Amino acid sequence: MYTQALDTEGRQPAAAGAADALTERFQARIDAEERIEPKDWMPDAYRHTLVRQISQHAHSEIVGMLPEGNWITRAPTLKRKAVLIAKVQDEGGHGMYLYSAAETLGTARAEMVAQLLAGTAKYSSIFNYPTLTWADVGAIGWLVDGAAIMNQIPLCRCSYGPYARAMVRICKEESFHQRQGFEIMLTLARGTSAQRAMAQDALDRWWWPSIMMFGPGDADSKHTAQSMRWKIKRFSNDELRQKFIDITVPQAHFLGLTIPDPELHWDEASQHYRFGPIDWDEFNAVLKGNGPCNRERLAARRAAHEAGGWVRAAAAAHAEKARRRTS
Ligand code: BYC
Repeated sequence: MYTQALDTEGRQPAAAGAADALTERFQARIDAEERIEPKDWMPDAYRHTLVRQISQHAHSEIVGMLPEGNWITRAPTLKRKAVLIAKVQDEGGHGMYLYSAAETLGTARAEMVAQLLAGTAKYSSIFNYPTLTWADVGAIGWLVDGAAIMNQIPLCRCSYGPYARAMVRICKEESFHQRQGFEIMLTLARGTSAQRAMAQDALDRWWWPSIMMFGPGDADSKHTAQSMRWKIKRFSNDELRQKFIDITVPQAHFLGLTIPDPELHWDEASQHYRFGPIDWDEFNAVLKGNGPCNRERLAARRAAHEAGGWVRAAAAAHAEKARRRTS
């Protein structure tokens, strides 16, 4: 409904010549740090970029429920189980806020979901890796949510109002997720030698995929320059990746774990950690659908969508009844 109501807002075709003036005025508002709202005029490319990024983000939250959901029935204690259930539910909630934010741009949620299920929409590469042990739940919270926060805090200042506002609450919840993951890692790292080995193994497997989450290097990132001009992105992929590494390496030291990168070292001159080469072939293979779990993840989402068909039908029937009662 929201989508239909907004379908034509801000989209009136501009008369020849007037388009340039509108675009100039739009960029001036962005430069002045004004928020763009759903009914404001915006260039089609801005709208398209936002729908692309926000829907990919929403899909990532929804698919991201799967690797951790895999451990809900096997969490080691009742308390761990309760925390994990809450975290996975949070991710579902993030997906919902984000689909709603994307809908304000005139694309229906059903359309975005259909793209995900058809395999034509992207979601974060990170969720195509398996969760083999309980330590993976810790590593995801610590590294994956840690990387997510690094990327998402600047999105709270994104130029598009509904996305920026959705990100405020999401970031608060992601901070809790990161802390719970680090606490799991700390418990394991201070535990038996078998638990320490399990924590190290999880770090070994999740480190590089977490580094890849930030996307291609700046030289290969086709969207960054324009997205930064529009203040959708505030930092480039490489800038955020470096910030994440600088913050996370001392945390690994605190845990007494070793980052699986023989070239990693502190560079006094630049005051940054320098790191070894990223395996972009692996990243590109995952993006093309050939990661360890791509097929499994999509199959799980399709099965869940099919199984939920009766809920959608019941909700539609209920809405129709309510409409008839009031008309
Ligand atoms: N995986 O020009 P670029 C979470 C794509 S959820 C897959 O740099 P952009 C969590 C990119 O989309 C985490 N694809 O693009 C949930 C583009 O493809 P298209 C998700 C990737 O948009 C549950 C192409 O590569 N976070 O945290 O300027 C549990 C070229 O890239 C990836 C978000 O979505 C990737 N890693 O920058 C726990 C945050 N990287 O569209 C945690 C919002 C790049 O041209 N998104 N691609 O076909 C963003 O900030 C930006 O979209 C990105 C990419 C930094 C991801």
